[in-house]
Amino acid sequence: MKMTFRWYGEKDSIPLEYIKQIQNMSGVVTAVYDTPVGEVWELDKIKRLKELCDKAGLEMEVIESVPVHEDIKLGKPSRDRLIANYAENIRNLGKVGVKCICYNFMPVFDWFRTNLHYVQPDGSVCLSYSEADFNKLDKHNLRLPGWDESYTSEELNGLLAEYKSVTHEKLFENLVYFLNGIMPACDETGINMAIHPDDPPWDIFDLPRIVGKEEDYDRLFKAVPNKHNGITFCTGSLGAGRFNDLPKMAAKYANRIYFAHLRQLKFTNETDFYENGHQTSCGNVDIYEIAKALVKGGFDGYIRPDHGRNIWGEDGKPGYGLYDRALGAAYLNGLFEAVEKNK
Ligand code: DNO
Repeated sequence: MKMTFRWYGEKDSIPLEYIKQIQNMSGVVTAVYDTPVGEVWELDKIKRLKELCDKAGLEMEVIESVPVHEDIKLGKPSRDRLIANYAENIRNLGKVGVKCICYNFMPVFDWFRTNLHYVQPDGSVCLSYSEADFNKLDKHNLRLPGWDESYTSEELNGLLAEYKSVTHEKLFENLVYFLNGIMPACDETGINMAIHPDDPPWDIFDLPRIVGKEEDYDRLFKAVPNKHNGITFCTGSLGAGRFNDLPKMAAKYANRIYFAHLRQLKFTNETDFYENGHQTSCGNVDIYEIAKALVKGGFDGYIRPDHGRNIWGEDGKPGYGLYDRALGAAYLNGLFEAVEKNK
């Protein structure tokens, strides 16, 4: 495996030099953030990121994300132009040595938590989810933590209305159409696509969601068998669904998992959870068994410590502070070293 760290580009408050100082860090996972979704990223912008990484001694082999335009998910006529743009992005990223692209196919919201500042008894701060808080949201005038500024109310209501006619089957067909459109660019460049699971892995706000459980992956690989059609195995997203057996899924799809987001969840009742330190004993996600299943299955992809807490007084981007993710990386490094040596 290759250990990586998410870096939000030049605007990230965490300098690349600090990331490099974390032991065993091979590279960063990043993206061009200032180009509207659906447009082609300027090659110069991609090269600039690559140069910064090179200078810091870090690889840039994973992009998270190249976002998929809503028209593609909706299956609108404009999708062909947008898919062609996406393929061009893949080809451009291939030019600078990118090997893996993380993306998702979630309508409108690509993650959701009810609280971004849940304070634990030890003073650490993390993201959390509460069913009661979710039920309290005004569904006709949605204001969501972390999403408040992404859409105006009209835009959001317009988009939600457009999805009314999109069934799960239709959304799946649109995903297959998209993948078939970009697979030639993946074949040419060798880039692996790694779909991120739905977070959380069930429908929210009446929007269909199709990548959250074992059957969904079976169906996906059957429809698009190309080896470049792969997975981002996100334990925090899949683990929020208590119906998912994560070690089993990790074992089953190890050779389709190109990227793993390892994150810990601690449930406080059947539905509610908060995100915790990465170690297995800190929550309900069996990171140890998952690591074992991945290694045993021949996993040879990238991993990154996903969502950490804010600790030691750090006031970082929710889930993406430096300290706890660095501790997570150290834990995961040790875990993988042991598991690999005992294979
Ligand atoms: C949140 C992330 C997601 C993820 C996208 C991938 O912390 O896991 O925003 O980057 O869903 O496309």
